[in-house]
Amino acid sequence: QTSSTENRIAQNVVKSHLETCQYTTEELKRLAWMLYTQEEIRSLQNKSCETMWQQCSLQISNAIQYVVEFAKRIDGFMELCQNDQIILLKAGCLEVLLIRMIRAFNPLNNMVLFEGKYGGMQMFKSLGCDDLINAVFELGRNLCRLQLSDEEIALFTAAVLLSPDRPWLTESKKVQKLQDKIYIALQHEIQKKHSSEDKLSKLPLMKTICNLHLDKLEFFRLLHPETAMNFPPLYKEVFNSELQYSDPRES
Ligand code: 4D8
Repeated sequence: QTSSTENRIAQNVVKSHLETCQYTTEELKRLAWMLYTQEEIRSLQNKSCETMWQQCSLQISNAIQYVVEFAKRIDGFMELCQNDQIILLKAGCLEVLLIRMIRAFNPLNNMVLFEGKYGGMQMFKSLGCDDLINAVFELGRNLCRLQLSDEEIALFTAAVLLSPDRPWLTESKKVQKLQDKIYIALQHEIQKKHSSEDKLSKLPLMKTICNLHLDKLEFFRLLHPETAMNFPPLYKEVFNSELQYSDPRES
């Protein structure tokens, strides 16, 4: 049986996800037919590294805004101290983005939605980050095999966001309690479909990707400091390596 508190938490998290996931499943189904032409792919590939980084960081920071909104709507998140809210968002938002990506990822043709149309990983060639892109697409394929429902994606991303082991948290016990509740709801959701595969085993690969992304960003910033300076504020705030007390919820 499921207790009513558990139900309430699951419902709140799923509702928050659906309200902040940008595209409905129906919209994504319709968009799945919109593919970049060979020519459009070529023109993306011929862009300069700087331009492509700028485009990608813009897309990412746009998506992060929705993740911030998702976090704010999870019961208990806004009751955490401001310091912890910021730490959790900074540490978790790329992981959440990568899980959310599966909704906009087509494993049949290995394509992802980027600026309104689907394209394969060759469209990111000019970034010069083949290893990162390979890892992201591999994660996409792996996660898609789990065939997560929107309910599972909602609870999974909420659990990732509310990770009590993020460095510098001041009230990790409080975060732990919130995550425990979400995990219990997630276990129930998974049992409903009695699927066998361990759906949480993809977290280590995600950590690898997040670190790879930070490495690439640091390297890019050394090569093109002026371009990096002009990245969207939210992207800079979330991924800046310097320890600082900027607040991604304000952007
Ligand atoms: O709902 O916001 O429309 C990826 C970016 C997703 C990166 C976005 C991207 C997403 C990572 C652009 C560049 C995932 C959705 C669209 C844009 C997440 C790669 C593909 C969102 C889900 C699919 C659909 C490049 C949206 C990994 C790495 C970035 C660098 C700055 C080098």
